[in-house]
Amino acid sequence: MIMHDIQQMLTLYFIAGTQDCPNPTEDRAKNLFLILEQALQAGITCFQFRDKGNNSLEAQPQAQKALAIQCRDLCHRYKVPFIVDDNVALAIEIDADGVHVGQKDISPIMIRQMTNKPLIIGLSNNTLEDLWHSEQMIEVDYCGLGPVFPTNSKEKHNPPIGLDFVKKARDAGIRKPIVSIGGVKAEHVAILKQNGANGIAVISAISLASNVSQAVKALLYGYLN
Ligand code: TZP
Ligand code: MG
Repeated sequence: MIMHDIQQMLTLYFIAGTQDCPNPTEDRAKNLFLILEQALQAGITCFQFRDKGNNSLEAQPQAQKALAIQCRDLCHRYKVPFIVDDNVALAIEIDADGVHVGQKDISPIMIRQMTNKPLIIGLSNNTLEDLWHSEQMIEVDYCGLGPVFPTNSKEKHNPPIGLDFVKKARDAGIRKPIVSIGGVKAEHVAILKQNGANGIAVISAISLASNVSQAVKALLYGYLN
């Protein structure tokens, strides 16, 4: 088990599943693995396996688990934490570093009761009320906050909150580590960071990039602007 610095880990958090990786071949599992490898080489600081919905391996749990294990091993080769979205049983079974859940999923309190392993727990937030609730839950290690912009990567997403909302949250007294998500591109990184985000989480800015390595570097350089 690697000890993780949560704030550092949130710097550039890549999320993907097979549904997000239509290129470069017909084999989406292979595409995800190739994209993840390039993204790790280029410097992503965390990866979340979020395989769900149309074009995912959701209906093939064995194949999904096998791919999750491959991604876990790849992340660990680069000493990057591997997080599983939603599926707490899978996260525990394959010894993931953490799990990420939404407001309507199993609660972080329940997750801690399911395992003694030091799982990193992330929780999605869309409103100040969500954030206050997360702030008070000792089980929550970091908060996802978004969507910043409308996005095609998540079906039926919550209303977009804009670039300034994270500042509002900090001004209101939210202290937990925050990762901004939803339609984020390289040009938004500096402002989100100035506004108080510890990092940014992206799907399409990396998974659909024609050059993954360049895309990752542009997102990382966004911090230096
Ligand atoms: N949660 C809120 S927005 C989102 C998730 C998983 C999708 C982010 O994807 P993209 O392509 O970076 O907008
Ligand atoms: Mg969920």
